[in-house]
Amino acid sequence: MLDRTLRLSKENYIDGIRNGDKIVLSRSISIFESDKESDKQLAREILEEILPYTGKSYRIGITGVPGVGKSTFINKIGEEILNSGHKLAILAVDPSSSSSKGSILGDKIRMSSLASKKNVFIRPSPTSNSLGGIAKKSREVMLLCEAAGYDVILVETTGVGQSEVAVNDMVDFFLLLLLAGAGDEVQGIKRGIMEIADFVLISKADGDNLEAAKNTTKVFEHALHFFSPKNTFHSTEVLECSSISGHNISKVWQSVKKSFTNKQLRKWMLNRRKNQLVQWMNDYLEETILEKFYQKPEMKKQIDLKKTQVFEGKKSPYLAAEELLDIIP
Ligand SMILES: Nc1nc2c(ncn2[C@@H]2O[C@H](COP(=O)(O)OP(=O)(O)O)[C@@H](O)[C@H]2O)c(=O)[nH]1
Ligand SMILES: [Mg+2]
Repeated sequence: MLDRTLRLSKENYIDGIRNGDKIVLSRSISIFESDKESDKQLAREILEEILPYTGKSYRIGITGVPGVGKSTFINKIGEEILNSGHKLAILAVDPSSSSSKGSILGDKIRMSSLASKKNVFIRPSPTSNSLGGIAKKSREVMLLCEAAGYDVILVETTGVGQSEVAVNDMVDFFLLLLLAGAGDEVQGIKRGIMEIADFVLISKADGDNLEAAKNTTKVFEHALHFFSPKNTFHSTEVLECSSISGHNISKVWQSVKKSFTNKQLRKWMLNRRKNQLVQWMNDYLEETILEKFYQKPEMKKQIDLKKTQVFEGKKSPYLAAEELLDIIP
C-alpha cells in the first residue's frame, strides 16, 4: 500500500505533471487538498512553477439537478471529445458527494468506459465541508490538469445552491441539463442559472420521452428570449439529446467546439479569464485572512468568551467583534 503522506521532491512533481504521469498528477492533487502547513507551502511552490503551462484548455462546466443525467452525458460526449483528438480531464464539484460516497462510486461506474482510457483523467470532489473550499481546490486541480496536457476540462456540478455560481467562476462555457417537462420548469429555474448557461440540453430524449423533450426544447428556445444573453457574440442554444441513443450528442460537441474556435467569442472568454484571476486572488486573500485570524492560539478562547458576553447582554456584538479584531497585530 502506498504511503499517502510520503512526499516526492518539488521537481519530481513538476516533471511528473509535465510528462502527463497520471499517478504523479493524482498525488500532487492530494497535496493541494491537504490541510497540512508543509503541504500548503509545497502546493504553492508547485503552482507557481506550473502556471506558465496552464490556460490552453477548453474549460467547460456541466450542471443540473441530481439524476438529470450529467455523468452519463459526460461519459457519452467524452467519447466524441477523445475522437476529436483531445485529452480529457473530468472534475466533480459536488457538495453532496462528501457525505454520500455512493454517488462518487456510482459516477465511476457510469464513467467506466472512459475511466480506463489513456487520454482521460477523472477526479471526484475532494472531501471538504465547505462548497467554497471544494470550488477553490477545483481551480487548482484544473490548472494541474492543464499543465499535464489535458486540453478539455469538464467540471460536473450538482445544481444545488451556489455550486454553479462557484463553477461559473472557473470555466469558459456552461452546459445546463434539464429534464423534459410541460414547460413549467421555466418558472422553476432560477434566473441566475439560465443567465450563466451557454447551452441548455434537454436530457433523456429517447423512447417515449423523445417527443416531450422536443417540445421542451421549443419552450426553452422561446423562453430564452426573455433572458439577457451572457455576451453579444453567442446566444444560448437549446437542444434535446440522449446519452442512451446518442441522439444529438455529436451535434452538441460540434457546437461547443465551434464556440471555442469562434474568434470573437474566444477573445471574450480570454478576457473573462483575466477577471476570473482577479476573483481568485480575492478569494485566496479572504480565505487566508480568515485562516490567519482563527489560527491565533488565543482566538478560540477569546471568541467563546465574547460569545458568552454577547449572549448574556454584557457586551454589544460590535464591541465584542472589535475587541477580537484587536488581537490580530
Ligand atoms: N433514458 C435515459 N436515461 C438516462 C440518460 N442519461 C442518464 N440516464 C439515467 O438517469 C440516471 C441518472 O443519471 P446520472 O448520469 O447519474 O445523473 P447525474 O446525477 O446528473 O450525474 C441513471 O439511471 C442513468 O442511467 C438518457 O439519456 N436516457
Ligand atoms: Mg453525477
